[in-house]
Amino acid sequence: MHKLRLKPKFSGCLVGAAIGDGLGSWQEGKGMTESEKVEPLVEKLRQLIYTDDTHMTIGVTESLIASKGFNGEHMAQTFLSNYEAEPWRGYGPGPPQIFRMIETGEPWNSAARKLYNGGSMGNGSAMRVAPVGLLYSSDPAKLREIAYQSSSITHSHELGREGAALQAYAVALALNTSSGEELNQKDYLLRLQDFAQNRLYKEKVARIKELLGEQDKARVVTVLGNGIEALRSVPTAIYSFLRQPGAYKDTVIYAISLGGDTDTIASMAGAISGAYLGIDAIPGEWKAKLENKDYIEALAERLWRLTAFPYEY
Ligand code: F2R
Ligand code: MG
Ligand code: MG
Repeated sequence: MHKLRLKPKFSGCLVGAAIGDGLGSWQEGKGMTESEKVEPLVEKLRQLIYTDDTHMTIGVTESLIASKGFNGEHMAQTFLSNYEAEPWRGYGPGPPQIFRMIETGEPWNSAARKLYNGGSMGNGSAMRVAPVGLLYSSDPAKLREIAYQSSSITHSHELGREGAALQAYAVALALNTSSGEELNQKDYLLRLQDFAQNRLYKEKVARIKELLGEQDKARVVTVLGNGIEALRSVPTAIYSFLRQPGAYKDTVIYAISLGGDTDTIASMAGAISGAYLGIDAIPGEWKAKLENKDYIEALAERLWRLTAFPYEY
C-alpha cells in the first residue's frame, strides 16, 4: 500500500483506541448492556477521558519515536515518568509495583517476573501494543519479537506476551488491508491462527469463526470472555472488530455492550478498526470529545513518518 494511504490509518488506530477506552471506561466492571444504550452515553459526556490503556499506549508510542524503534530501558522509564505524572489513570494492580521496582534499580526485563509467580497474564501489555503493530506491520517476526519484549516490561507470563503479540498482529493485518476492499474474515482469522504460537490462543481464534453470526451475547462472553486476562479479552476484541469490520462505531459499541473489561476490549477493538478504516471513519462528535486528541494524532503522524521516511530520522 502507498505510504500516504497509511497515514490516516495510523491516526485512526491510535485515536480509535483512545476513544474506545474513554467511552468503554464508563462501563468497565459492569455487566452486559444493550448496544442502543451505549451511543447516548457520548451525548451525555462533555469529554471522553481516557484511562491507563491510552496512557500506556501513548508511552509506547513516545518511546518508539524517541528511540527510533524499541529500547526496553527507555520504554520502561517512559512508563515510569508518565505514571508518576498521572497515577490516577486507573492502572491495574501490577504495573505500579513494577514501576517502583524499576525506580529502585531492578532491570527493565526482570522486574515483571517477580509478580504473580511467573509474571502477569493480564491484558495490560496487549491494551497498549497497537503502536508496535503499526511500526512493525511489514515484518511479522520482528513484530512478534518487539511485542514480546515490550510486554516483558510488565507482563512476562506467556499468556500476557502472546496476547500482546496477537493484538499487535491483528492491528498490522488491518493496517495492511485497504479499507476500499472488503475484509475477508476467514482469511484474516486463518492468518491470526497461524501466527499464534500458544495452543490456547489458537483454540480461541478458531472459536471466533463459529461465532461470527451469533446473536446471543451471553454465549460470546462464555466462549471468548470479557475479563481482565489477555486470553479472555484479546480474542473478544478481535471478534468485536470482525463482526462488523466496515463500521468503527458499531465495533466499539458492540465491544462495550459485552460488559466486563469494557475500556480495554473496546480500546483494542477500536485500534484494529481504526487501523483498517482510518480516522475519517470515526464519528466527528466522538473525535471532538476525546481528551488530548491533537497530541494523540500528532504522535500517530510522527510514528507514521518513522515508517514512511526512515532516513529523515
Ligand atoms: N485497573 C483497571 N480497572 C479497575 C478499576 C479502575 C477504576 N476505574 C479506577 O479508576 O481506579 N483497569 C486496568 O487494568 C487492566 C489491565 O491490568 P494489568 O495492567 O494487566 O494489571 P495486572 O495486575 O498485571 O493484571 C490484572 C489482574 O489479572 C490477574 N492476574 C494477572 N496475572 C496473573 C497470574 N499469573 N495469576 C493469577 N492472576 C493473575 C490479577 O488479578 C491481576 O490483578 C485493564 O482493564 C485496564 O483498563
Ligand atoms: Mg483502563
Ligand atoms: Mg480495562
